[in-house]
Amino acid sequence: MAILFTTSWSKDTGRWIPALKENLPDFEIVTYTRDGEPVDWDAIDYAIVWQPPPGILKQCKNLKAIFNMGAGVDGILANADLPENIPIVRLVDPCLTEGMVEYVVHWVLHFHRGFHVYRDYQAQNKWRPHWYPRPSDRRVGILGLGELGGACAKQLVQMGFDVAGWSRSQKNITGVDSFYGHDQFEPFLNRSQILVCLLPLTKETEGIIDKKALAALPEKSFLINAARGKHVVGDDLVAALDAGNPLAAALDVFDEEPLPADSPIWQHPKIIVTPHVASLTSPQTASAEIAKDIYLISEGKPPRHIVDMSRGY
Ligand code: NDP
Ligand code: OXD
Repeated sequence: MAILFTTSWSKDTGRWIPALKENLPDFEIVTYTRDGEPVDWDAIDYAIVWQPPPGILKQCKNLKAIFNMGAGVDGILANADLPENIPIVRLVDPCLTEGMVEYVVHWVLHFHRGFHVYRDYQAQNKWRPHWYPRPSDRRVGILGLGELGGACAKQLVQMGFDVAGWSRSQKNITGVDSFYGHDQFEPFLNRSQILVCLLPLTKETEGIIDKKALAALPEKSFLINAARGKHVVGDDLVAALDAGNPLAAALDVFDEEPLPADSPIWQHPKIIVTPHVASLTSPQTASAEIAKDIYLISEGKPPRHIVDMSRGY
């Protein structure tokens, strides 16, 4: 029994292989690289991939499932040679969720307490304390109330923030106002002083944070985007920041990654850049999750978290 493993530069092969071997000791792990050893494609039962090179998955005629090494599947679904009728399983991992909660809470607190202002003051040797509201008077809005958005919402509620979320279907999360569907998008934006994006990137969500959406935010708002760069129309965001609302943005993801060295985003005084690290996949915990699904399939059961191809997430 064999598993094909292939990843782009951004994931750490050296840490994945031992973790996979530990969790799936009965399997041979075959690492594909363009100039590596030839692969016996017919022997491959499962593929564990991140941005696989086009064409290779179609060669595996006996594939039972494809595991995406991250939560977002926009990359793999854009692969033109994806085999049909093979389940694609996305990563849902407590460690990934934990990392995202930390990232979102960090920036919510940063903006809530006005630390972005003190950064500027320090550069001017200025000592000027600011008042800040109680968390219950700060309205946070989370776009996407799935695995990650839902966990962030729950944590922020626990910290006393006034939290709402927007999703495709209605949610029932204690303390979280559920907005859903197209008609409730604008009312949701109208109340979101700190807007957090944790949507999957699909045809429906691409460019969703555009000029119109930004104009619907209340005064003195903030944006945190930890989902995908293409959710935000970059020029619209820069124009809105330059015009004064949102006051600032924390961006972890970009249209083009790595963010090009000559991008004006790097130097924008109201944008904080992190290099797609809101939450990093841990090879240890992710391998354990993937192994659980592989053993479910061996028992004739479906894996968890199969991507719904019609919805694109
Ligand atoms: P889920 O699939 O669990 O949740 C997605 C949420 O978005 C759901 O609540 C879903 O609604 C909602 N949604 C999807 N499409 C629409 C739509 N058209 N209108 C309204 N709501 C919609 O995803 P995760 O929470 O696991 O991950 C979210 C994203 O986070 C990933 O796709 C990835 O892009 C990003 N990510 C970023 C990382 C980073 O380091 N920056 C790390 C990991 C993930 P419903 O519940 O009704 O279906
Ligand atoms: C992602 C991930 O989808 O790293 O960005 O999981």
